[in-house]
Amino acid sequence: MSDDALFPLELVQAEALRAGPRLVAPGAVHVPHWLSLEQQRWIVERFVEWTHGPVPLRAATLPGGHQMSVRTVCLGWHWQPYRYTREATDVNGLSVLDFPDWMVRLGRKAVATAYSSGGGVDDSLAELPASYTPDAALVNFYEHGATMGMHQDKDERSNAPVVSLSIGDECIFRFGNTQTRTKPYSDVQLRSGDLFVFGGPSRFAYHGIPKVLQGTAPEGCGLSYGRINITMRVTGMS
Ligand code: MD3
Ligand code: FE
Repeated sequence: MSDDALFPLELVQAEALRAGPRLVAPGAVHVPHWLSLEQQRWIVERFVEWTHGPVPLRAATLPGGHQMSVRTVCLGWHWQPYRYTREATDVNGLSVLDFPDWMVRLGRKAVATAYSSGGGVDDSLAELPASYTPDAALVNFYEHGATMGMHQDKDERSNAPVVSLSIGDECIFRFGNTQTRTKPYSDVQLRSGDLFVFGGPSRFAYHGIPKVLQGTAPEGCGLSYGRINITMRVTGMS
């Protein structure tokens, strides 16, 4: 099946409209059920291909020597703590796979869906989708109690939104503030097929994944266990 046949705007919006976009904070929009099970399965098939690409899934090692519990494969640019490189110099030195065109189009649809009613900010976000061109994706795989501590995403030289897609097990997503990694924060349950877009004033908020709810991946999503999260970003690099 062609990529465009799989991601028609109408289908994507029909699913999402059942639950509707939810504004969590200015610029932070949660769209439950955005991807159909068929779309999720197709993306999981691509994920398996990415993990067999030049740079395998790897748990990044932080500067203190601590290894992350989440494993990641990157597209377009490779992320390592705390920078983007074309080659995975902390893994095997190889160039990562290209950022796929279908994902650019999906990212634009995601931003259009999330910000169609303004995103709780002003018209600047509503005008974004046409020009939104993500060039890096971090694809995180959570299994066996993996978590992600509270952090900001600030290695990009751009304040363009981050688009997040979840597939597989449900998780608790902790969305904080831009000042501290502690309270105030709100916990949001993210389920398979959910979209989340973080832009505007929410772009540099602290966030993390305190818990993945094992065994909650829905039948037919393509993953029998664990959780995949794709985040698309604009690195601002060339
Ligand atoms: C809020 N990933 O890869 S997605 C990450 O589920 C990351 O794997 C988590 O945090 C995951 O950096 C959370 C939600 C998310 C992603 C990026 C953000 C929230 C964000 C950037 C800015 C603000
Ligand atoms: Fe993050």
